[in-house]
Amino acid sequence: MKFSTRAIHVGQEADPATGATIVPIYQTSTYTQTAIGEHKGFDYSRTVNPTRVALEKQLASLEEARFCSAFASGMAATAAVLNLVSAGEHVVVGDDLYGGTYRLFSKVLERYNVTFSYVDMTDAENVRAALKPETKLLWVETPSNPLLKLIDVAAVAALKQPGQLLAVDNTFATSYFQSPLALGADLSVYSTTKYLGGHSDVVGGAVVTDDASVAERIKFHQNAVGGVPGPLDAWLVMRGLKTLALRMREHARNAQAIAEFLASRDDVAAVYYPGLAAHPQHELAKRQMRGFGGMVSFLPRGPESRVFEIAKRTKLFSLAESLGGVESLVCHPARMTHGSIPKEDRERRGVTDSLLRLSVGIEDADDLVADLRAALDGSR
Ligand code: P1T
Repeated sequence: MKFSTRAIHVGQEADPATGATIVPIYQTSTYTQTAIGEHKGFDYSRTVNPTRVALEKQLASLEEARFCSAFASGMAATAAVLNLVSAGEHVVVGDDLYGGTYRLFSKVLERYNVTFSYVDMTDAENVRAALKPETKLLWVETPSNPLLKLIDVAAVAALKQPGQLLAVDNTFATSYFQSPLALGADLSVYSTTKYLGGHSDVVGGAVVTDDASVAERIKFHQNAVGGVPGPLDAWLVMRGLKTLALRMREHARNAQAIAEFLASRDDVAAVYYPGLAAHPQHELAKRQMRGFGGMVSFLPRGPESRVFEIAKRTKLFSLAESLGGVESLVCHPARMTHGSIPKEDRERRGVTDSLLRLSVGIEDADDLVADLRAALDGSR
């Protein structure tokens, strides 16, 4: 089955108890057992819940993988992957990444004596140079948040030594546009809050893998630590996934139009979008991705106050954190999503106070361009 068919059918069989066509929201914490040790495979909802299982099957199928564990947030999913790393071990990380991921690594995991090297992974040589005998995990975010840098997953996978794992945060591209496992990654990680849920009404996360022993450890962590999504949240992500293919095509089409519009303006100093021929890794994007996604960042020319003015003036682009919903959002990474990265580090990595990030929704592209044009013109 092709992607769209799997998104609608895998894990979505009619309910065995009632015939309900749509997977029910099994809003239960526990299950009545017929005798001690005798039950239908469900004993307690932290461990297993039928609605969550349906979502996990659907998500795994979108990468043609066998295993998925769903979590209460993207950060809970990330923490589950980092639990594969023990005290004294080392992680190589791309230097452009979601601020919350950086916060988890630097403020939580470093206290457990896990060490991190942040390198510009756009050059695989930097990855090779950062590997140590104690390196356990390579953490890749591609395209990265918020600078839309691309990392060559196959090239990084080729550097991996036995025993090392490669995890890709596939939140921006989604499984519709990019297949990290097929490119050589061991784990694919998602904030399902974003495109997979798709309607800005749920927080969730997931880890997908085809490695049985890795999957077992992630599942163990899911149950032992308990950062699981509730049945309603699992159901909302499941419903979102059924239209992922349609939505991603529109997100990408609109984002391309907006990136081209921004690139055509002389009051915009830089536009970051992998679908632009001028993007330094456009060729890699064409090779590694099936579409360029819905995220666009840009640097308006002028004083920092202009950035505030633009963010205030847009009407269709709401000023908000998060991304991947049907509605367009604008965000100021320095003060919002990446505020947890110390200013000096942040600026060194290119996330300056003048950067704006757009999550391009699936409204009409002409309306979105007109909204941005009015905000840019009005803020000059
Ligand atoms: O918010 P949560 O579901 O916990 O997901 C965390 C996360 C993980 N990975 C990436 C690439 C992300 O962008 C995020 C969350 N990002 C935002 C909230 C944001 O506005 O960038």
